[in-house]
Amino acid sequence: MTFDLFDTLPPMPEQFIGARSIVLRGFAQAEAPALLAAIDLVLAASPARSMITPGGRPMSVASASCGDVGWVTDAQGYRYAAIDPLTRAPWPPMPPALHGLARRAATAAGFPDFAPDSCLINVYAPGAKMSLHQDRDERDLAAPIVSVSLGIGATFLFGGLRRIDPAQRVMLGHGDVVVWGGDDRLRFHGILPVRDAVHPLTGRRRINLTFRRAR
Ligand code: MD3
Ligand code: FE
Repeated sequence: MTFDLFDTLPPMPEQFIGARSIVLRGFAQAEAPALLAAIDLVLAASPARSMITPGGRPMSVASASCGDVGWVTDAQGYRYAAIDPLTRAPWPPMPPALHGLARRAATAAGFPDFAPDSCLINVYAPGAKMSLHQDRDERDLAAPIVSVSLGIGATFLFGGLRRIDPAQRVMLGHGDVVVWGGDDRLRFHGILPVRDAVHPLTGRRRINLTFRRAR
């Protein structure tokens, strides 16, 4: 008789938080050490830095990108750029381990053709937050966004299509992956100030990856 561990485990819990937004709990947990090793190499070449909003305030999150283009903000506004303004060189290429995970997660969520050309890496120290906003700098709003949470946890705010719409709170922990698509793509969202904690793989940091089709 064969004994297959995976026959005995419940299917991966998935939770819809919008019609086309799915939380895949722990989807990236097993590969997290490999992802973090790849992220370290990217950040060694293009360090995470606090970028300046068009309003002139530094973001509390430190960010960098990999892939063909990276998301940047400065006095000129928000945009995707092929050159890292800090290093004045192209962003590091997207590591295959990251690209592969994003494609598998998108496929699991019903978006089998996702071809991300950019991955934004957001590094949160305790106290860092991201205010309620929409992501609308991408050319193809039909493509989903895949986000991967690593390290210490955070509370994600998921609002509606208008800034004043009520927001639901979703806890995101290490290895959780969320796929956002369809009509949910333009919903307001943010991250509450991250509470101090220590994670064995990241220390006192939360790292979020967002994979996008930007161009
Ligand atoms: C829902 N980052 O980088 S990821 C961002 O945890 C951003 O760093 C947060 O919002 C973070 O723009 C949240 C989840 C996320 C990302 C993009 C979305 C949710 C989204 C776009 C549309 C709707
Ligand atoms: Fe966002």
